Amino acid sequence: MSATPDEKGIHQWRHVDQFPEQLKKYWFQRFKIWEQYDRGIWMTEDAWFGVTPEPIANKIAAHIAESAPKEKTVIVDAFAGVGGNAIALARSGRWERVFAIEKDPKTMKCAKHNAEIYGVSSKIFWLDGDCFDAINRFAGNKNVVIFASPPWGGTEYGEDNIFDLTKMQPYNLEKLYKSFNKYSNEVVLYLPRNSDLNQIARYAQDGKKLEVAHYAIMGASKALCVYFGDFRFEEEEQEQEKES
Ligand code: MGP
Repeated sequence: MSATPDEKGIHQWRHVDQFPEQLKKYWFQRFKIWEQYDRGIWMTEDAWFGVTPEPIANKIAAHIAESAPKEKTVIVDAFAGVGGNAIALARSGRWERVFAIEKDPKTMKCAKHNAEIYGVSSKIFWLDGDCFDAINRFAGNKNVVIFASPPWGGTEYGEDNIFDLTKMQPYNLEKLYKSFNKYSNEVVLYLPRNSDLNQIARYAQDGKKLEVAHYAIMGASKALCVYFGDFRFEEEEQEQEKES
């Protein structure tokens, strides 16, 4: 799986000297991002700060697998990027179908190639196009969970103590939640670690709790996920059993 990309904008960096200066920190994190990086992972420049690091993608996939309602058999990765989450979701083995939507053709090529490296390319249904259009094909389908790791408007999110999700670019929390909630009650959003939790809490329904999980590497939070809908985590179930 060492095929070398032959298209401008798709890279298989093999040495730090080939790496753009502003992205150098990611070169040193490459095996935290992709354990199988050396098997010929393809990346775009933007993918370095957008992709979910593999241990985190695996953890999220495990959390969704254990907590999603059992009758849900399909999962959609709405912003597939170079494939980190879709690959982890497919590897979890929990889903009858995993769909991955990506609108940038070069990024999509990377995702398909990377999924081949991880041996799950044929387990993922690839959908080209804007996710807000592509998601329409799931209208009326009751067994879908939607996972979305949207762009956060660049790396500047880290400059604020608390990140204002109403100002997230190009899509804010309201747009993301409303667009996806039309198609599924179960929506998982991957958001900046410093996201305003008060803004998130407003989406809790009928006195129900909303699960928010921080995902860390070596003790440092990288991002959080909000689990909208009827996800049931083991600890929560144990608590409810104790109460009854
Ligand atoms: P980072 O901004 O590079 O922070 O991304 P890091 O490595 O903690 O850097 P430091 O300078 O604070 O030390 C951390 C993680 O956030 C990345 O691995 C991605 O998973 C995620 N991430 C970062 N950005 C800018 C985005 C984004 O725009 N969209 C999504 N979905 N994830 C992002």
